[in-house]
Amino acid sequence: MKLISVPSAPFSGQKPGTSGLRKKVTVFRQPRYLENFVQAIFDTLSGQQGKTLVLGGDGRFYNDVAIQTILRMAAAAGFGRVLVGRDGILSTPAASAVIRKWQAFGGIILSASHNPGGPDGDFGIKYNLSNGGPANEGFTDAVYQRTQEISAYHTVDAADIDLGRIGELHIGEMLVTIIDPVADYAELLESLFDFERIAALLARPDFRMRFDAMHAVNGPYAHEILERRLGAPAGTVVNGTPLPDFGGGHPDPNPVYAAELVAALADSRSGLSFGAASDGDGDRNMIVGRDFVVSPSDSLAVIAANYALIPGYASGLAGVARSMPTSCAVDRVARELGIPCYETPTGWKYFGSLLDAGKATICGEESAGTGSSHVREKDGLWAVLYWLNILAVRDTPADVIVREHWQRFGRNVYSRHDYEGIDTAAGDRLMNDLRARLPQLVGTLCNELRVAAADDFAYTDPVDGSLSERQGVRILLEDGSRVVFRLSGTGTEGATLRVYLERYVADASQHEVPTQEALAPLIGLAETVAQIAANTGRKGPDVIS
Ligand code: VG1
Ligand code: CO
Repeated sequence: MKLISVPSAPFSGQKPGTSGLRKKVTVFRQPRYLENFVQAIFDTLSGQQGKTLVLGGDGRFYNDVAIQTILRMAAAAGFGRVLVGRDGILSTPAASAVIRKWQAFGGIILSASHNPGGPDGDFGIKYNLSNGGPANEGFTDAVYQRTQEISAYHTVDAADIDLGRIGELHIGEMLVTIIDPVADYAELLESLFDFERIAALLARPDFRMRFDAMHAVNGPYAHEILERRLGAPAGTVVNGTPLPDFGGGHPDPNPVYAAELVAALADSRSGLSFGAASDGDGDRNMIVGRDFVVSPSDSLAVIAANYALIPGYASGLAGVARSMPTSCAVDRVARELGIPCYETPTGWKYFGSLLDAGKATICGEESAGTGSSHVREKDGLWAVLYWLNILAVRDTPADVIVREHWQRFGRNVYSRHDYEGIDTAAGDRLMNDLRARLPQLVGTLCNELRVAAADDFAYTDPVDGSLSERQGVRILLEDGSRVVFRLSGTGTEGATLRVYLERYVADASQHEVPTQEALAPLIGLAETVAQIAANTGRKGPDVIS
């Protein structure tokens, strides 16, 4: 096999964000752009010779082209074998499961997750380590450094290979094993949950579920697991055929982009009792009861509180972890269970060391991500099966489960307001002004709420001691409420400001107050403190979740 070194030169801005490198497809399609980044990953690794790489993506536009390029480059980098999903498909949690099961050296996942796809949409790439989890900041910083000094990439002279059939092929010396993208993952989930009991629930005439795969990668996974293995009626999975452009939509399971599912559950004529959805790469989830959207932070708390009902977790949780902006609902559960609760920066990569060290069993983020030690990524279908297992055992509707949870623990009323695609300079200015004013804010009365503390969140990993700074501005009020501000690290156009609002309400008679109403004083405070309208020119958020 002929090795080819192609001269190249650095592109600016190949800096991975919250979850890998995400850019417009038009950026990725520039000659040498993808190749440079992949070469930078391979140059940062050491000891990959003869080892196994896992490769797959969420099937979005450009997935097929990128996979072939990476296969050739993996051969040039000396990998001994690549495990690739059929048609180049692997959901993010499935890729993590495959890396772990086959003890691979690492994996490359092609996805821009919930971002839209298509020729004018987004593309993304990230590297996962041998534990199955996203590489940490130290690694991604090194990859970025490398992209800034790259002078060539290495590939081999080989034609595209047919990834449509399970089997084995060679590219030069390197073995390519094309695997069923669903099998290993489905087997893992089956080992954690009571499939018999869930199947019995799904067979009941008075229980009807809908799973919206949003034309994204989880379609085949949901068909196999929900309809085939668990026997849910055909048609339970909707939008189950993955499309390269996700049917033109945002494959983001929230009340705005999955409005159809929410509306169906709110309409008693639909006969539906439970709804769920997942995102582009299958790692996020949405849980919907009858006329009731479960907030992701509440979902995490309910999942932790009900661990004893789930076969894979009944022996106990070592601890739980949540990202800083995620509501403190799970903290209350941890306190009652007498287990530690860790608070990490946003992004799943920060949970990896806690999971590896056995410090946490269940983790979650307010952005609709929940998962556990079974893989090192958040896992959309895992969360759905966990909920189904709870419903099957408790024989109680989802909304009642959440309301009972609030009665027991109190309610952490929570919402996130997103201002998408604002001017980058305006976003930076807003955050910098805020940071500069933090010390003055403490002790002052703001919108009739007294500021108890204000800081920029910094995190020291309790396992490896690494420090991550500037992870979000927090304003903590004397009554225990908080407002958090941060800029998104996954967008590809301008900046996205996220404002996270949380207020604890113990009094059960106040639990049904609509969320935005209950949070109105905090929404006002956020505006006063950050001058969002003046800084961004926006009257209100684009997405409220
Ligand atoms: C967002 C979420 C974060 C999540 C990340 C990746 O990041 O807020 O919680 O881990 O997306 O999820 P940001 O930086 O835009 O706030 V996914 O499903 O896009 O891989
Ligand atoms: Co995702």
